[in-house]
Amino acid sequence: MKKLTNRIFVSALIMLAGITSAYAETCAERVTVSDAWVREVPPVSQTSALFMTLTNTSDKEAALVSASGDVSKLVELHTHETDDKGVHRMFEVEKIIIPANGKTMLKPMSYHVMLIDLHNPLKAGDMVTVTLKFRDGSTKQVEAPVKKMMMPAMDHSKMDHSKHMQHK
Ligand SMILES: [Cu+2]
Repeated sequence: MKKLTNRIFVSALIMLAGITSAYAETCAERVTVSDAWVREVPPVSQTSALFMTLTNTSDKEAALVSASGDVSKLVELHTHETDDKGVHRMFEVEKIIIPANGKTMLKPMSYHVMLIDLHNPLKAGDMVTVTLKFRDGSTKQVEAPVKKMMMPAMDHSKMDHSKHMQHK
């Protein structure tokens, strides 16, 4: 009888260890977020964007697959490109990869989390909460302050948003 109890105890320990390590391996656990900020926009603007650095602390690739939040009607993962005529364009992407032991920067003129149809104007100093969802279903909440953009202004509102639903 004692042997059986021991065996149950040992299997319980193994199960527990399995659960713990599986939990530690979620994308949300492996990816850290730093320097998150949201671009301040004039009150007339319907859109803004969230930028941040995603760092993967593991030797397994991670992928961001969606984002959500109540700051705007839509929250999408976007990238940006400039064609050979100098025309800026951005479009939705299905995922943003964070390479094993690597970093992916979401920054102006590159990957960003697009906030479309803002419920309220975003002013410097406001805090925006967005939930990131990774490929394995794990999620991570990001609190980002609204800031003025510190680089030469590129007017987001004049960009061609008509293609933002297109996948490339
Ligand atoms: Cu965009």
